[in-house]
Amino acid sequence: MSIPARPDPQVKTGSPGGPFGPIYNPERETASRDEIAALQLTLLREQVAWTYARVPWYRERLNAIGFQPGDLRELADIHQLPFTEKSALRDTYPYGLFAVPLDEVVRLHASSGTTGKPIVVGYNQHDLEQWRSCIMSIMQMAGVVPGDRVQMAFGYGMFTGGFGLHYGAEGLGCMMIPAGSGNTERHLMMIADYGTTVLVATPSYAMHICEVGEKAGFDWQASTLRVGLFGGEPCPPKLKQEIESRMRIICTDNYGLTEVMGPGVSGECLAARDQQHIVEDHFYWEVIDPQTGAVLPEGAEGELVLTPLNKQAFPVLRYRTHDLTRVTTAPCACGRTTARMAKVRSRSDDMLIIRGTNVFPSQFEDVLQTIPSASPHYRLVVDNDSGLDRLTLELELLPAGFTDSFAELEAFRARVAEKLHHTLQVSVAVKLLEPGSIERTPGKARHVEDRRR
Ligand code: DLL
Repeated sequence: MSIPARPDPQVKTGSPGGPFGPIYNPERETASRDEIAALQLTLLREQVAWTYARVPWYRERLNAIGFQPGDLRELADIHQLPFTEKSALRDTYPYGLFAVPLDEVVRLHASSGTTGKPIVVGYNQHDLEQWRSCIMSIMQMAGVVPGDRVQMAFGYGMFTGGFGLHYGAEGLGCMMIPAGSGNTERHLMMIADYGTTVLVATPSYAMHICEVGEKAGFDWQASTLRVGLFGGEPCPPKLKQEIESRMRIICTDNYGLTEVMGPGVSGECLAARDQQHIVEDHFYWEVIDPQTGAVLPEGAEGELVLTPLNKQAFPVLRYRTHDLTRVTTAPCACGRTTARMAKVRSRSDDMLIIRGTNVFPSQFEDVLQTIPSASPHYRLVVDNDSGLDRLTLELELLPAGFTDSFAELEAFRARVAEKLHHTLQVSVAVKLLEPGSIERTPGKARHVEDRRR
């Protein structure tokens, strides 16, 4: 495997094509684990040197612990570096962590925080090429091939989903259909008229497209759509199952986050379903105990920490994602040797504490999975008007499970509440809703409304 030389950290770079040459390296996906580790070490050393030389914020922190870039001799030495938290990006808003002059930055993206300022990230030409390469990798994992017609249902805005995936699909030689978010009827019309084969969306919005299509008599069986390239939010098993059986497509889950690049960190291959190959020539991964920060052994569940290995404009070291997963490097039936992470179902910071008991939304999803008439659309509402935490599950029924009989609905409601109590050890008020009652959005679904905050 050849490793392109990285320019001197002090020298301004970023020309298209640049010194890095062609970026997409499929052979890196099938290299031996030793080769991958050797490549990662080389890239990591360069990335740390680059970041140290160019970002005072990092230099100060590394100096404070007496760490010089040359001290990174083996991959495990990265454990000595401090983590980067999202707060660092907020504290240095907007450009404090940028590592290149702003006139070299050709794109900004931002992640909308629910409160306060967004976090802003930048890319130079080199970074956009790297990003495109990552997207090409994950698209190929999902079985997307040149000539596919790829319809974008993510917004083309500050969110990384739209532009990020767009350029990767074009790079692969697909026909890109930049429909953008919203206007569900138009999406359906385009799928039918343009012969779309790949839909790019959040899984919850894909489900909405499916439902609106069904109501309008759209024939999913006869449609050209083959692959759903989904991501940006967890895709619970129930949602995946409904999409696959009703839209008649393969639903692939793709993971990423703005702070380290956007989509393109990992993608689901067609062999090891429900796991995603990490694009390891671009990202160094660690899994840590979210409480203690200790690095966990391979296979243990914990919080994913990512270090992009090839970013110039906005490098981050040991970024704490707060996403919970497990990673394995066992060989995959698809032939790729890159590590696979389990689907991210929850974040360490979306745990709800209800009267002292910890619960994750994903635990509700697991219970709903076992209830045939439950739809994937639900909302958890927490309040404590009476001084005691009260948790209500608002659950939509599938059209087939809906009935006019109050007695039947009441019996069903009681069964769901009992099942939840038994599994979660916390009492949950269950409110059943008619199909279509919960608001659908083209972006990420919000399942939790905590009114205590
Ligand atoms: O959601 C990037 C992206 C866009 C990924 C499109 C895939 C497709 P952010 O808006 O910064 O970036 O949100 C990142 O969303 O830390 C996870 O908590 C969650 N997330 C993203 N993809 C997945 C996924 C984009 N496939 C945050 N499964 C991450 C579960 C996901 N959670």
